[in-house]
Amino acid sequence: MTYDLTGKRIWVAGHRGMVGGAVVRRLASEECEVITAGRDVVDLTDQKAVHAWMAQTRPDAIVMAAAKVGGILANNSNPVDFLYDNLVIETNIAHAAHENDVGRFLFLGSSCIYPKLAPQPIPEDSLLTGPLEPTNEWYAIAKIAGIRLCQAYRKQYGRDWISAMPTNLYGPGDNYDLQSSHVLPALLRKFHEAKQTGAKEVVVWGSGTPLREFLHCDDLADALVFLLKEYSGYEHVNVGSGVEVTIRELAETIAKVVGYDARLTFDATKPDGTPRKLMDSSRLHGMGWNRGRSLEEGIADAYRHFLRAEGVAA
Ligand code: GFB
Repeated sequence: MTYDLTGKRIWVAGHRGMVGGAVVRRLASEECEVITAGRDVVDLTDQKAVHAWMAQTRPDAIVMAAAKVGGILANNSNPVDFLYDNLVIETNIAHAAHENDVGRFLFLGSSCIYPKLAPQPIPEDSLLTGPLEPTNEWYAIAKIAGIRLCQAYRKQYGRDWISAMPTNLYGPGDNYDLQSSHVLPALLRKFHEAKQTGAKEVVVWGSGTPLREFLHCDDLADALVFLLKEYSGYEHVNVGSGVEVTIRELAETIAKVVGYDARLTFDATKPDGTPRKLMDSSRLHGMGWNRGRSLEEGIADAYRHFLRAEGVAA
């Protein structure tokens, strides 16, 4: 084992988000102490506050799941939020971590860091080999900077800091707001509401032909804890499920899980985004992690949590 979690104090930055929440749940079965701090305790965009909090708290390790995230429309409409906020949060945390001698740091990126027309499945070394997908290049550039930041601290100061690149995620604690969410929670809500009102159609943005790979956040959290314990290296590591579907197929699977059949209408005024982004996760699999549920099982789990949050018995 590269890093023994026993007795370690681990700060999960961004614990109120879907990914941070999943990491906290997963770490509960390790013999470590999990530290969390809400916005009321430390504002991650405030450099002084982050440094003061870190100096006082002094975690042994950090899982960096704090980020401004959103779906294709939110990314495309709010470039400053996705570039500036993410750069500020990651530089504040990384530098405060360095100054306070935090030995282990796991940075989380996204599959959108890769070129729009990267070879499929996308290997880690296709980073920075071509132009990015314009709908999310702001977010992608912030995440690429985060990877480089970890590598820079490793190179200059010998820090054992690593990065993981998850594919499109979903699960408990997801954002279900139709304007800012990703496709999977958006379509879950749309089918659920169509079922309630008896609507005959569900609107799907774009052409329905783009391909996406989906991973349940609890499967991601399991892979992240694995990497935290087992991986030390300069290169980032892809974390995907290998489960790739078209947006139309995704809508059909969601219809099945929700138990409501509606006609799909495609809204061509909305962007498709990148045509395909299936990641090559063979590096992670080669290290010994290869788990995960099926897409249908995962969506059923997300739907149970959605219903509970809506106050509807599952
Ligand atoms: O999940 P999503 O918003 O983001 O959209 P990306 C994926 C695909 O689903 C696009 C289509 O082709 C959308 O047009 N789609 C269909 C919908 N109906 C809907 C809908 O109701 N809502 C949404 N949101 N999409 C994101 C990036 O890209 O992926 C982020 O913007 C991040 O930066 C994330 O990297 C993982 O997969 O296109």
